[in-house]
This record gives sequence, structure tokens and C-alpha cells, in this order.
Amino acid sequence: MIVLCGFGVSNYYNKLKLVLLEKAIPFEERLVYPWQREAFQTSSPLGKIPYLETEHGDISESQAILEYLEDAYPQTPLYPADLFARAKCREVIQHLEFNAEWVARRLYKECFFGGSVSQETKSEAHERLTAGLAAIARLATFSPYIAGDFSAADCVAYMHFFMIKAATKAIYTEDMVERHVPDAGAYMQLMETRPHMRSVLADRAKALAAFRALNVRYEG
Ligand SMILES: N[C@@H](CCC(=O)N[C@@H](CS)C(=O)NCC(=O)O)C(=O)O
Repeated sequence: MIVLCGFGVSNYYNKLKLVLLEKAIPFEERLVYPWQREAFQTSSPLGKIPYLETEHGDISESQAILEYLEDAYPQTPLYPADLFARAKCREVIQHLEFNAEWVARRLYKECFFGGSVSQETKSEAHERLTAGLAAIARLATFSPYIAGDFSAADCVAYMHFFMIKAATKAIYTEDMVERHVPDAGAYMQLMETRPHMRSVLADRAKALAAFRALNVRYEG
């Protein structure tokens, strides 16, 4: 049995949860918070969530996990059959993660966890996000999904746009996704018509309430 470990507020966790649901892979969830890292560093060497337990052993890094799930459960593919189209899907994912979400993540400490981030970090992140989001806008086809038909790239894009929108609104009083990827709003509405997307979002709301009730100091 596949066990998805982590907590349902994490965009990387929810990326994989949506993949598992869309691919109809049976799985269980195990609630693990990042500050419990000493207990799971043999599964995830940097102490990050999510990680996956499989009958063969554990895997960390959500993209490595996504690729494993796609290879191990090919029945409902989340990448196009055409090799070039597959590469374009992965290209979008890479830009979303390295040039957008990973940059916005530097702001989370202040906007989500009550800490503070230096002005220098905010300016640098703003510059890099402007470039990263513009690159995504150039690559995305929104026809109707981010890379054509529904794909793995959508499981990534929605979750990361959601976080980047919230972070940039809080830090710069501007939704940088809306500004630089103007079609993202309609695209996210389309994603929200998908039943599995809706159930991930409903579970996220419950996970957020449970996390807040813990009242722990966690800086992301
Ligand atoms: N590149 C990683 C990113 C995962 C990640 O940053 N997870 C966050 C939660 S959303 C985390 O575990 N943070 C705790 C930490 O960095 O110590 C992946 O794709 O799995």
C-alpha cells in the first residue's frame, strides 16, 4: 500500500494527493509535520514533507515521487503519450517549481508564519518572480489546461499558483500571478470544477484548521 506522508496544508503534499486521486491509485495518508523531522529523516533526508512509503522503500522529493507514480501506475497516464509533449509538460513543471514557487517560498515565513523577511529578500524575490511568472505565461497554453489536456503539470500548477497568489498579495499587496499570468484566474476556476481538486481543497481547509489549533511556531 502506498502511504502519502506529510500534512494537507502543503502545496507539495497536495500536488501528490491530486496525482494519486486522478490516477485512481489506492493510498493512505499519514499525518507528519515537518518539525517532527528527526523521526523521519531516514525517509526524507532533508526532513521535508511530503514523502512516500512504498512496498520497496521510501521516496522524498515530490517530483521524483510523481515520476515514480507515473511509471509504476501507467493505467491512467498524467503525461501525454507524445514524447515532445511530455517534455513540454515537464518543462512547465520545472519552471513552476524552480522559478516561481521556490522563489515565493522565501516570503512564507512572513506572510504565513508570523516571522519577518528582509527588504532585500522581498526585492530580490519580486524581481525573480516577475521573470519566473512571465516565463510561465509564455509557456502555458491554457488549452484548456496549462499544457493542453489535463496532465501532471496541472496537479503542480494549481497548488503553486494558490500559494504564490496568497504570498504576493500579503507581501506586495499585489497578486503577481494575476498580473503576470492573466489567464490563470479562469484556469484555476476550471480546475476547481474537477471533483478530486475540490476534495483536496476541502481537506486542505480541514488540515489548516487543525494546524492552526496546534498553535506551534513553524516557519516553513
Ligand atoms: N522540493 C521539495 C519541497 C518540499 C517542501 O519544501 N516541503 C515543505 C512543506 S510545503 C517542508 O517540508 N518544509 C520544511 C522544511 O523545509 O524544513 C519537494 O518537491 O518535495
